[in-house]
Amino acid sequence: MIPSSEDPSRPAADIGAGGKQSSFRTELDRQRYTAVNEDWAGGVPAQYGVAPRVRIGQSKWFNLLWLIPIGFLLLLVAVAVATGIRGLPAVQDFMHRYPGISELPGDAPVGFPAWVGWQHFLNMFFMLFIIRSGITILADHPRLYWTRHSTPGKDWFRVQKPVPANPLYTAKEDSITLPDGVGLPGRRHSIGLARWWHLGVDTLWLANGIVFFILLFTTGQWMRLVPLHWDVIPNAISVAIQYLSLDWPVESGWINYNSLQLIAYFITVFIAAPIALVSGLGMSPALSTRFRRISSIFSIQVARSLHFMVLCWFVMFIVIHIALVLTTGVLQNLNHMFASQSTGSWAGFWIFALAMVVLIAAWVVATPVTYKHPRVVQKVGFALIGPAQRLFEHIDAKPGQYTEKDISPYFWHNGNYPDTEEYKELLAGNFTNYKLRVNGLVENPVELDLAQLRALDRHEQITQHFCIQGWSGVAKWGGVSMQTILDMVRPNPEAKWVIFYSFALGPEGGLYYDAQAIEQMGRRLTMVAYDMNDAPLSFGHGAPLRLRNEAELGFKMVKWIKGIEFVENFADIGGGLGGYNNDHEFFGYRQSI
Ligand SMILES: Nc1nc2c(c(=O)[nH]1)N[C@H]1C(S)=C(S)[C@@H](COP(=O)(O)O)O[C@H]1N2
Ligand SMILES: [Mo]
Repeated sequence: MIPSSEDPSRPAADIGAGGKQSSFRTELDRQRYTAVNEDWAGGVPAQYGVAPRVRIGQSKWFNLLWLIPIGFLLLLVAVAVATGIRGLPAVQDFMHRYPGISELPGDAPVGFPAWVGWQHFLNMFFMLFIIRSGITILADHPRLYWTRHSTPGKDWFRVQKPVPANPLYTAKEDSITLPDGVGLPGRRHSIGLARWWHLGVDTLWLANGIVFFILLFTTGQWMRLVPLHWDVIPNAISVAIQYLSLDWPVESGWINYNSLQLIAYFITVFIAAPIALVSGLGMSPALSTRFRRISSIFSIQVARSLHFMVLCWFVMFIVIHIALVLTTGVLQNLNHMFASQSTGSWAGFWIFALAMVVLIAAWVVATPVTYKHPRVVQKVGFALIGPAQRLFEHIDAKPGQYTEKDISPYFWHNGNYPDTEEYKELLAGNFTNYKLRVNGLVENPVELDLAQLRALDRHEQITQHFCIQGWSGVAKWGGVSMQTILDMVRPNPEAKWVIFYSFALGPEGGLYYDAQAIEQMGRRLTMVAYDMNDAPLSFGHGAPLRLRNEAELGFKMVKWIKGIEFVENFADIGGGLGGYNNDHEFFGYRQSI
């Protein structure tokens, strides 16, 4: 679509001295990046984090690596205690009463059908990508909090140094690099790609999980995964004593798991996996703004912390699970899960070996393939999760969730600060010469200075900001509702997207910009803000004007706005993918999750 500025039939009055009709699209970088190489995203240098630390009290930090020797010591003590008490008559008596297995109902199935093997394999395959990309997402804001304020020093967990004193320190500067074999991908601030992996594969994992639940309950296999009697608890204690005293229980997994195993599987399938899903969704700006009551307690940071704990559970589970599979009759165990038979043959082993080849190959190529074909990762990821993201965009929440007392004491900064001559002059002149240009497919293009903007109906909202990197904060925004702007400029029916142009350049040159769906512009929480917390917007937070669209992640909320253009589609704008971060860093244009 050609911008209407080139339409000669437009009345001359619309082409003001400032070029009311002309588009800022000529100032965009038109390049669309197709590979992740050394200069990608402005060549962000690698930066490594620190060993994981947990805060104790006000400001003491405990290095979690200490858990390795401490855990080993505790294990030795536990082994000594278990061995010591096992011979006691009372303990003998207890173990005789609770040998370690809880009776199954008479109609419980025996053995594993082939679908269990397939489901188990697919689950493990999907988890590989989910866990690795999840770690990359964490590395983009390597801190966890219990409140939505994300205040430096109030993090309870970090794998990064304390936040430096520089008031303009950005969340991007805080991100860390991972080894490419651990993160997916490992490159610093590759969260755009990591999220396509994470959310895309999540949909497959979820579909696999739904099939699993349906089959579990239609075949009766659920009875083998759900504790049906309280005696699983003493039985599990008995099993623990048996393992720790190094005289292990007899395996009968083909028929009935021992109680400790049963509890571990039950937690994994029926507690950890659902928490992973719910806490994942708890980080969505669209859902959180809509389900205000739930999200004021179950805030994004609680969700993110829980999501991390689920990760820890899964990793611990996987390590112990593999160790036990290997040490409790490996051939037999592999036959159960990989060949659906209870024999001592090598059949299960060979199928397992093949599965491992597939898994290891996938592990090795995942990051290099992502660097080589990032657009494919972006497209496939979007095909998988896009429909859900689009669905959530229909949400139109009301202001009023938060009050003045919820305002965050610290609000992170992010992005590339503007340092063009044009902006510096405006800043020096306190924006008296500032003009916001609103044009494109509208009946009445306008140019508004700050006094004119302030004279329009004032709109205020106290809302929570969700950065894609994971930090959040609450602030009070004052400005003009986008509905007021829509009423003034009257978009044509062909206008489908609204482009916000910034004074600031992105890290690789060209103006920062972002495309917003027009349906979202009339929402109650979409506005352009000139005030933040009752003061004029600061330089760092986007002076003189920024966007707020509370159903989306922070990167879509353009700061230092100089123009707004209504267009039919964004294929001709910049790199053509709907935003600076999409063209350059493989983000998406719908980011309501
Ligand atoms: N022009 C411009 N706007 C931008 C960015 C940017 O880099 N350039 N970063 C975005 C990102 S990633 C976030 S999270 C928010 C951060 O806003 P804040 O600095 O006020 O917290 O601004 C968004 N707007
Ligand atoms: Mo962000």
